[in-house]
Amino acid sequence: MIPLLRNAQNYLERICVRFEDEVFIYSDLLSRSHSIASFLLNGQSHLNGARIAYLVNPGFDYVSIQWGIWRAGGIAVPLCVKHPVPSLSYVLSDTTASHVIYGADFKATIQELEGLHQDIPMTHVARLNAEPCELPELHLDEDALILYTSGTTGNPKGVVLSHSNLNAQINALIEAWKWSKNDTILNVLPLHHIHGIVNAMLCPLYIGAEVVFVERFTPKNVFSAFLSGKINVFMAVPTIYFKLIAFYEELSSKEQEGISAVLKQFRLMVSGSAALPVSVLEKWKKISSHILLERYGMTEIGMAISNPYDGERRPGHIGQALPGVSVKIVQEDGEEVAPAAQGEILVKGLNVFSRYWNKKEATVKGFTKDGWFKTGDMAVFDKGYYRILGRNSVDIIKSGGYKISALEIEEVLRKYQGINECAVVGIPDDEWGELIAASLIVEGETEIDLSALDAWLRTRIPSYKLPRHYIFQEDLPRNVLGKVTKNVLKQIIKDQIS
Ligand code: MLC
Ligand code: AMP
Repeated sequence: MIPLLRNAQNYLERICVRFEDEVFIYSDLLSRSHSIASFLLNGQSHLNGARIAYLVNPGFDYVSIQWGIWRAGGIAVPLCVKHPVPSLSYVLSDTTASHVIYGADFKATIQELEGLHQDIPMTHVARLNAEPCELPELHLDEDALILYTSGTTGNPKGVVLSHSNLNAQINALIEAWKWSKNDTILNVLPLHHIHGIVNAMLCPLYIGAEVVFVERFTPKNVFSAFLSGKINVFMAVPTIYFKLIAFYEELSSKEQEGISAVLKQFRLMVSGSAALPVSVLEKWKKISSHILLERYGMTEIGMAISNPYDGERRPGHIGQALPGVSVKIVQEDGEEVAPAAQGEILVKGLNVFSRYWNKKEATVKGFTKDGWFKTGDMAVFDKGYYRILGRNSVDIIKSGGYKISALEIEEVLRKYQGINECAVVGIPDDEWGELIAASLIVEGETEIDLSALDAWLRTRIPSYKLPRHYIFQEDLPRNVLGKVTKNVLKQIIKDQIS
């Protein structure tokens, strides 16, 4: 049995998940996931790594389905609840999913998916009932999860994480951030990414702590949950802290005092998935009396580098390597850089994934010959702390904490009638980290109606991948026409916006 499931037996009567007035204990989770595993097995002894996709909102069902898939020997493939049908369909085809489980809110989406994937059974979560049967023995070396991440190839790639990877990632954070069974975390993050799944859900469940979910992220929902007085841990991307600060600043001073008093009692507040602007760190410190703990991670490696829990949390820096994680910075030829020189972050350890799903070439490219994973992030090790400088590809954008491939958006844009060529870039933005912008070259005299283009794109790509600013080739300064690199384009659009 894997430690995560074994541990749960020790906390049977403790609360594992809370959603509004509904409260579930660990024994509920074990019995519900047993029933789901039995349903999925349907007489087989082991799912042997079959991919089971699920489209459900955060909550008890989500966790029970994830654990049910694992207990039956399947690989869990969480689908993004905000993705349009083509993005969901891509994941089902790419993983050759053998089953889809869905929640009540997704009937319409599922109907469309059923039309496209007639060979895949799709089951409503309420129908996942079966007499508990004997479950297979689960081993750490088995594959556990496939999470999709964007890269410098058009379509997102599936990152395969084993139970051993997850176990290493969880244990590093439990030790470094001093998780305890008395913690209660508010989790408002999407549950198809490592941040929401591992850091803010599996870590607390591993240790016997409580996870509180709310219907959806809004600053109001977050502050109401905080005011309940029970929550003492929070983790989010910088955009969420930015939005919380903006909301807080509009409140009356009495309401502000109430919130600040509650926040002061928290044990831990973490930021990650994108660079935390020092201005956000400072404003949040005034509001909460906490210096946010900034850490660095990636879908392929979980968390790798973190500011210390007890020592100095240095603004603008990401800290030191986590327990069990090896980190080095190398120059282009792969040699380690001189102290304090910049280069690419490489990572090694049990936390690091083994392969991209069905993408041998991309997997080989992702690692050095001696097994270090190449993150593509540039950094320096500066007076005892790593500091991120940027990415080595202009085609990777981080917006709202989501990793987005410029090439993927360009491919879709080129399919729109009247667009001959395009280039997509990320422009620095206080709220979103980066805002997506696109430069278009249109066919002849074509006039592009941007709201029609926006509506068209929304049916094809998730809303966080939508360009928020457009520039047309004829609007570019004459001296750069014809020799516009993406870096020049970024600067031009940035200047236009400001
Ligand atoms: C949404 N909107 C955006 C946008 N995303 N505008 C500009 N840029 C973006 N990226 C707009 C929408 O179009 C809409 O406007 C309005 O904002 C509200 O949309 P929403 O979808 O309801 O947004 P919201 O729920 O407020 O989402 C913001 C957010 C979300 C920050 C909560 O982006 C989020 O959950 N991000 C977390 C991503 C994450 O977990 N990443 C971790 C990856 S793992 P309109 O006008 O259209 O109505 C990883 C490794 C690691 O990175 O280290 O952790
Ligand atoms: P993802 O592929 O969505 O898991 O995103 C991983 C990427 O997020 C990393 O490669 C970094 O570029 C970025 N990232 C994560 N944490 C931080 C951080 N604290 N500061 C800067 N970038 C970060």
